[in-house]
Amino acid sequence: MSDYTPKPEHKFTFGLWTVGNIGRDPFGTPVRETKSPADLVRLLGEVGAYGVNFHDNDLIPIDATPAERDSILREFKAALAETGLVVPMATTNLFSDPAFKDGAFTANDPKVRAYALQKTMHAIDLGVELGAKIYVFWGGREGTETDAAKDPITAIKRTREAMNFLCEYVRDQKYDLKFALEAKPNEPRGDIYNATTGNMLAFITTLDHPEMVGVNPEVAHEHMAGLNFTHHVAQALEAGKLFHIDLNDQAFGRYDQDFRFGAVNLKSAFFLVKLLEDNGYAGNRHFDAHAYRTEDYEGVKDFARGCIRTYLILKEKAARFNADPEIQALLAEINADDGSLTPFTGGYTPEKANALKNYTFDRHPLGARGLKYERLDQLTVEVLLGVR
Ligand code: DIG
Ligand code: MN
Ligand code: MN
Repeated sequence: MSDYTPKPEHKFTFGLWTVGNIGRDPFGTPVRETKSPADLVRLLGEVGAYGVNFHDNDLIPIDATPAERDSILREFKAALAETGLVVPMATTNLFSDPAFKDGAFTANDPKVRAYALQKTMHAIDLGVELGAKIYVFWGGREGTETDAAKDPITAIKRTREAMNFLCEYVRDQKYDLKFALEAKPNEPRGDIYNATTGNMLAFITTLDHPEMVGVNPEVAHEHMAGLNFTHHVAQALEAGKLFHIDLNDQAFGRYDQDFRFGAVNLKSAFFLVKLLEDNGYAGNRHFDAHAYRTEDYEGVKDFARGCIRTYLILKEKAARFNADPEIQALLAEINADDGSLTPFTGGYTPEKANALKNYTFDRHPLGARGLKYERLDQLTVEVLLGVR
């Protein structure tokens, strides 16, 4: 039995809103009492988290007086010092207050757009004060129920204008801060702009300072869109844009369930952990999830420990996969290269193109070859089932 005890170097983090989720849903009132940010930090310390993240108003209520703000911050900082937890990421709540009912940066009302910028600058200041190096933007209300209300191109331009403004603000303040954009296809809006991580990667290339901006993919959000989350994370990693990641789980085709990591799709969670670990992902492993509504706070701790343990167990399974002789022999066979087509590899030359155009292929053996993927996948499943 291996040791699945979390360590700071694992960089497991949770948002205040995750373990602080009081179980309200569209059809039910809260089932758990509200805990203070300081108490939530202590709960996270107890389960072995490395860090805690927050939306501005998770920490400082939107109507807090300056005195209340100071008191909350003092207690929060004391809890951080007591537990040793750090604050790697911060973000802005631009989705709860009715002012943002038509979005924030994409709202049709210019006053709302300006208020969203103001609120975000203050929230960035707070995040940096507490040590955040990553700033997440999740545009939960940046969408529509009817395209009669908003031109989608205008929405893109407004989003770009806001991001460019805020990148300049961070540069002007000389903050050591990078932005991570989080996609979601819908909910709470009927449709949300920049619906997938792929959209975000394309959008980033149109910004004035694309080097400051990456993505924060979330398992549940790509699953809601019916997509292979590992492929989206791979594209972000390969592009050097995986600045953060929201780990949880989600049944396909459902509302945003934000389940405990690995609670639904163990095999896809395995391939995700393998991708992150094989590629030396050095960022935070952030669990943007919450406990079932059935749970009390002991259950919330079970939820948090389960996220961490499942990640560490799958990390060990990935190491077993990589060390399994039969699996590795199969992969070597599948990827065998007799070198006969090496002359055509590498960069383009007119000579290569001409030679390749005139090369004689016998396509029949290419199609007749058995690729042994059934055996490979069965071995993978058996690693996951613990019999290899
Ligand atoms: C929801 O998936 C969003 C918000 O919780 C937050 O803005 C972001 C931070 O990870 N994820
Ligand atoms: Mn979510
Ligand atoms: Mn998220």
